[in-house]
Amino acid sequence: PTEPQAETTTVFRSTLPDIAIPDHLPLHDYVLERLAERRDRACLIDGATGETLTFGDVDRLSRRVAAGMRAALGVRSGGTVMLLLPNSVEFALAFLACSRLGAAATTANPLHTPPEIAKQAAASGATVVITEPAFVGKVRGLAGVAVVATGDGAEGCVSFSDLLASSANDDSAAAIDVANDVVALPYSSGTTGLPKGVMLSHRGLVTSVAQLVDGDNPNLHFREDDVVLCVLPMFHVYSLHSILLCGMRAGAALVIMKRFDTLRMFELVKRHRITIVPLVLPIAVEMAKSDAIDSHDLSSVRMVISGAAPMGKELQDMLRTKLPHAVLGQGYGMTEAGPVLSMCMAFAKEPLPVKSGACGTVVRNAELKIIDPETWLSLPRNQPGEICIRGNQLMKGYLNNPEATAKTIDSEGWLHTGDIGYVDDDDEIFIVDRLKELIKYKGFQVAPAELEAMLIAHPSIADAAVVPMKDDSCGEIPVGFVVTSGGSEITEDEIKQYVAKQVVFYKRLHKIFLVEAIPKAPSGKILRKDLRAKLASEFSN
Ligand code: 4UU
Repeated sequence: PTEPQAETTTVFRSTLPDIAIPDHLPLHDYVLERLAERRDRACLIDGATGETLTFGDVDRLSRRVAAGMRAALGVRSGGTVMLLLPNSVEFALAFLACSRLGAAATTANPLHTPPEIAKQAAASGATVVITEPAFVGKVRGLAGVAVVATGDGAEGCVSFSDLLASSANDDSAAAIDVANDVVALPYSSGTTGLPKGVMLSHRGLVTSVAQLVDGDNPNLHFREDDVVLCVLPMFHVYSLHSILLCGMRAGAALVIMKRFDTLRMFELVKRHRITIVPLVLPIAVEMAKSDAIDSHDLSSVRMVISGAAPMGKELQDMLRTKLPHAVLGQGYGMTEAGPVLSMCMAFAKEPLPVKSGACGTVVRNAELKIIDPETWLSLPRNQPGEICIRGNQLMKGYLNNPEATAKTIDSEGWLHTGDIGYVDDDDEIFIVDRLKELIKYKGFQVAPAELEAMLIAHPSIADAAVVPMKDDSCGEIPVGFVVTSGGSEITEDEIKQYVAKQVVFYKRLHKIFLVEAIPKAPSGKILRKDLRAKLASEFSN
């Protein structure tokens, strides 16, 4: 019965032709391929100080950091380095240095709690953590891990400045197996369960960047004279890929902002004549609501990209009136997809008209299909189903977890996203629902399984489920349904505190509902849809 199915598969492709992708190059050589012509152009601008590194500087300094990491820290091909850094020049240099060494950079939010960091450091096999002095205390106790501190360094740490000053020779450039060597190892819970290491190879990331910014008519047309705002955290794939790597490949300059602040951002746009603003929903909300938006000259902005969470039509229309010079559109990504699945065609060099609420058209050199989640049969246009994608840009798999990999990428190479959406008559993709457990708070991932395990570990809690609740400014907030153990008098507040103490801010539970039982299927699986429906009806106000 597989034959007739294959014949009726509706495969959606980009409206742009496929291109040749130089996927024989390691990632750093690919993004710096045109270094010779760009040596003196601005590459990284520190938003706080205005300090600028040219492409030549970035090349030279990332080589030094690589040589220093090899000599002082023994980082080798196949090794893993954790980047526990806020947005910074150091992040970019360290990431490229890992690429040069054939090592993987596992990226993490420096606001994570020590246990969260320890888990990722151990699971990823990191032997080095690069962080800021302020966060050194969070990683001091990690066994077998050397700590590098930026700025003035810190006691007992290698200082990043020493790596930068390294005189070690890097002529023993690592031989890189582009198809197999992992260059980035972000953590994602995917469609189910706990966060897992997502193995992105050199070839995968080169392909994904090329799908956006290469070709005669690039889908995401970044130019050499563009100035891109980098306020989204580089430890998340959206920023790492679509700002840092795409920006460098295109020869654009990046203005790096460590922390989001609306006024500061408006000032930086004006000062550096920023042309491209990638953002996530909460930043869009802040911008649109801010009175200051009318008193600042933002006329340099020609492109506003939104991604990582849905952006409704109303907000998109509101922003459009506030930024009349800019083209507004969405990109749709998922860490495991390498990460970009689709990009707004209004961002192409030869732009096409797009609709509000659409999250782009499938990237070139890839195939996308929509399937019935029950039968896995492919669906035609305009019918919502699970979005699946295939191409060289996908992750290699989850680190040390072939079972989870096999559940996400099927035997024919299709990655199942767990997102429900459809492709319309103009090839635009609309996401309408999420099949998977994942909660997105301001674009950050919250894995229900992680919080449920934590709740159930409490002696006063018998059972628990965590689901998303719609929220205007955060997109979604995690809320918990909790069954207390017989006789326990634990309060909702105590439960919230118990979780808050152990997790980064965006995983905190905003509401707790004490219930008699958690609805479950006979298999024991939590009926999350029922709980979400319950939230939408009974508990909303
Ligand atoms: C509705 O969010 C990301 C990556 C986002 C990204 C990357 C590069 C956006 C634009 C870009 O250029 O990755 P994860 O793994 O953190 O979360 C993946 C999930 C998706 O499966 C989907 O449920 O985040 C949700 N999502 C979106 N939802 C991502 N983008 C969108 C979107 N609209 N535009």
